[in-house]
Parts: sequence; structure tokens; C-alpha cells
Amino acid sequence: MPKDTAYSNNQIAEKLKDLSGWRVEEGALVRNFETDGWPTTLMLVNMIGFFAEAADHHPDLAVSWSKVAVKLSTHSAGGITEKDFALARLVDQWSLWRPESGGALAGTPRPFVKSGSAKG
Ligand code: H2B
Repeated sequence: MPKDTAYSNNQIAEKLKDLSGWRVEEGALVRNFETDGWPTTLMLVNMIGFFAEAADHHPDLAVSWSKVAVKLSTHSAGGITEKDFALARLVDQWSLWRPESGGALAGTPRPFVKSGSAKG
């Protein structure tokens, strides 16, 4: 399957099994995050923005004080493609990353970024 071809609903449902936290809404892959406030929200937005630009694939972001909603679709394909799944995996991997416990890095004591509810 070329990476620019939109997946069928069945293919998307199958691939979502390996990507918990994401859902399909209005033809896009969507995930919500919650943060401990505006500074963390902006850090998260910038991190996603960095990957998006490096990848040349850009999500829609809905940003409020302690919430970031990430919406991924491939405009040129008119649907959800492997590009969207690839970027979703990157966002998941790094937005929820924390240092391993017992390692050299203590990790922030703040709530920082966590998975948000589907209601936004
Ligand atoms: N992002 C998304 N989400 N869909 C696209 O079709 C798309 C994109 N196209 N980022 C890219 C940029 C294209 O416009 C450039 C020229 O590569």
C-alpha cells in the first residue's frame, strides 16, 4: 500500500489496535492530551510542530490552556494514510516519554503531559 493512499475504514480499524488512545473523528486520526498548564501546552505544541516540519506532514492542532487536540489526516489523499499513523506513533512516543525510573534523569515532578479524555 503506497504511503500516500488513504486506508479503508477496515484497514484503519485494524491499525488502531496498535495505537491505543487514538480514534477516528470526521475522517481524521484524533488524540487529546492534557497538561498542567500553558507553558507545558506550548512545549508540547512545539514538540509536535518540530516533528511535523521535519516530517513535512502537518496535523491540525486545537490548543487551549491545558489541552492539546491533535488531528491527523492527509489532505492530498483525502483520508488517513500511513503518514498519519507514522506521525501519530511519533507523537505518542515522545509526548508521553519520561526518564526510566532509577536512571540518571529524575524526571519532572509536575503532572506535565498526560493522555486526555475523548471528550476533549
Ligand atoms: N500535511 C498534511 N496533513 N496533509 C498533506 O497533504 C500535506 C501536509 N501535504 N503537509 C504537504 C505538507 C504538502 O503540501 C507539501 C508540499 O509537501
